[in-house]
Amino acid sequence: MRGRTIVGMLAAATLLIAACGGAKAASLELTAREFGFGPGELHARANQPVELRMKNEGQLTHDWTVEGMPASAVRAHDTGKHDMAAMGSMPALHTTAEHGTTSTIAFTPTKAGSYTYYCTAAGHREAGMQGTIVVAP
Ligand SMILES: [Cu+2]
Repeated sequence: MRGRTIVGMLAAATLLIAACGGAKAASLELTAREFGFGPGELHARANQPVELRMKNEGQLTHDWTVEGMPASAVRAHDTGKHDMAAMGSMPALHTTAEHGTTSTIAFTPTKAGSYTYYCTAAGHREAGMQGTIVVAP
């Protein structure tokens, strides 16, 4: 009973936070193609929600992945799928777009710093699909 009450309270708190999240989300636009991202550098602010749209202008399926960046409220809407088995674990920040489509990912970075984003498809990062997201304090 007690456990159920706590779960209920957490759900209510989550709804409340979602409802009055306050800060307007910053929109970031990104394109992906063979083989690179445009732009190669993105800017965000700690604790400000971000909505990133990745337009895949290439012929292959591409993804946008960040490892090691603390973030909350992550919601990805993928428009493509590819085999992630080569990765040990699914990264927390990840969105995939099939060619000709736009996928989105919403998140709130919680720690200032410089983080690397890249495409996890075999060979794509090495070919140039890598960039930096700078989170200002
Ligand atoms: Cu790629």
